Amino acid sequence: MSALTQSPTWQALLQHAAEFRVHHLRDLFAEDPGRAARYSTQVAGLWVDYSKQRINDRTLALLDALAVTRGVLTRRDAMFSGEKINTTENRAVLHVALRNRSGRPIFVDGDNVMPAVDAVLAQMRGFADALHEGRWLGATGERLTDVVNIGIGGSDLGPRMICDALASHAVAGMRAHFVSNVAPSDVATVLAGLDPRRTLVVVASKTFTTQETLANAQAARRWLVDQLGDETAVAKHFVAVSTNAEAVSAFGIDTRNMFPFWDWVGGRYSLWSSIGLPIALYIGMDGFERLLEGAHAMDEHFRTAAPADNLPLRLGLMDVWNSSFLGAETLAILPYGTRLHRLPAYLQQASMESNGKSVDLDGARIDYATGPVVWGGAGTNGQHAFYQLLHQGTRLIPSDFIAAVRTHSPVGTQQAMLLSNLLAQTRALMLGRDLATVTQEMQAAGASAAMIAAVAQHRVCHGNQPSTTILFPQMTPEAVGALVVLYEHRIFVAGAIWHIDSYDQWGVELGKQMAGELLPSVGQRPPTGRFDASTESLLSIIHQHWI
Ligand code: G6Q
Repeated sequence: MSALTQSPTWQALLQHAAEFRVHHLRDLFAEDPGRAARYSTQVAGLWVDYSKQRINDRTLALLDALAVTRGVLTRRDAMFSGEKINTTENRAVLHVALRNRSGRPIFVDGDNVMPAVDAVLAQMRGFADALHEGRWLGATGERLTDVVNIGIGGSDLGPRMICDALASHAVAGMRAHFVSNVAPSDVATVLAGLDPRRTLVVVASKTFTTQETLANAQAARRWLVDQLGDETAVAKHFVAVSTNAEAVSAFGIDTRNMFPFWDWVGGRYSLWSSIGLPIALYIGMDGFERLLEGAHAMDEHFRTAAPADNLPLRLGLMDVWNSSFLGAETLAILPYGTRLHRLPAYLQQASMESNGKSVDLDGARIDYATGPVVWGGAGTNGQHAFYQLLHQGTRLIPSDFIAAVRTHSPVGTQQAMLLSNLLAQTRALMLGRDLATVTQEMQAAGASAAMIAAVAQHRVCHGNQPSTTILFPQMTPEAVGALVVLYEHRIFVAGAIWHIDSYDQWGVELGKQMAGELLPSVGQRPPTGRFDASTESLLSIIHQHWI
């Protein structure tokens, strides 16, 4: 057994979890009228109600004790002060510096990184303003109105999710498009709808070596040059976001048109850096800075709030409770409204790449459950699809319900319907519907005894499914910034308890390496005998059908 699972606090939590199994959320609410008030809070413009989690005061006390014994807040302070807490890559983890609006210096290796951060923000503002004011024009003298971000993973998911979320804040006439997948239809479909004279391509890659991004960027470059018949047009229509100036230059983009960032920004935490350029081009630099303000407000809360009031700490500890003690294998992200429909995919990467680990910081195999499978989809659509399993399946599935109260698109009574559905689902998942209630309802509807005997059990919903509800007044840049950072720090807290490096991604690297090894064999020649039997057989099928 590991030191963590042997520790008295861990053991106490295991015992508490075993005892807790008899409690139903329905009873916890009935027995404790103060529960909702006690287990909800408002931080940085977000109202968060976690009273429908399977917790009581003892659970929280034990989790707080676990946080103390695991040194979570010490590790938090180490992150904020630029220590190299990403030990397997020997890097600082400083996405918090990207939205540090306090004027406080932050040092890495003795250098204050804030002047460089501010300089890149100024560079982004200069470019975004020039584009919006028509001072930066395309090669044919037209204004650039369509921004195509070419990037993948951390260089795609954040800007894509935020641009969708903040579409109501778009600068008039600006449109944002995203190409990520190396599947040829991705780049072809996006470019097919665009006028090259009005298109700006942002090639976004931290390393500038990612196979998919470089292939798609080359395709976009060929498209632009072919359409405009002018090789020099690239200078006006292509910019790069990267940490690798040499590779950007080798690709043919002038490094004066490159927006840098730094190795202490992890890909999945990079939307606050120049990787956010498409956001600034789409909603304006003022909007982007409002996003940073919201993020900073949550950073400051996490950095300074007392443990009992510290929301990311609390929610991160409850994530540990659900995964490691109650046995939940997944976390469902359920935004209500289509603006946040990409949030589940964004958080899937943020959480699963960070906390999908099975070796601890000391290099030892882990003997406890770490990060959950994160998934989800927008409500109310999901209610007509996968929610059935949440209500009546055999698995414990914690979920987060998220919504803006007011809409930017007032149409009929839809917003009221949206919110009533959200509330109904959190209630239904918590309360369920027992056999006695089902029987009474069927009797009242005139069902026969035989019918009730045959069907009633099937109508029972067990309830007791935990959920957290996050509400905010409106989909503003500040609210979205605070929301994303709430999750970032939750993930940090859980990772600190689990004693893992939440900031490396060696599993992702393995796939990249193997794809590189396989590329020469796809469609080129008969199987080589270099790979396993299944891969060889699949290569042979591909070879047979390759044109
Ligand atoms: C993020 C991951 C990964 C990365 C992509 C793109 O934390 O490392 O999703 O962002 O593989 O990498 P590049 O930005 O280097 O192209």
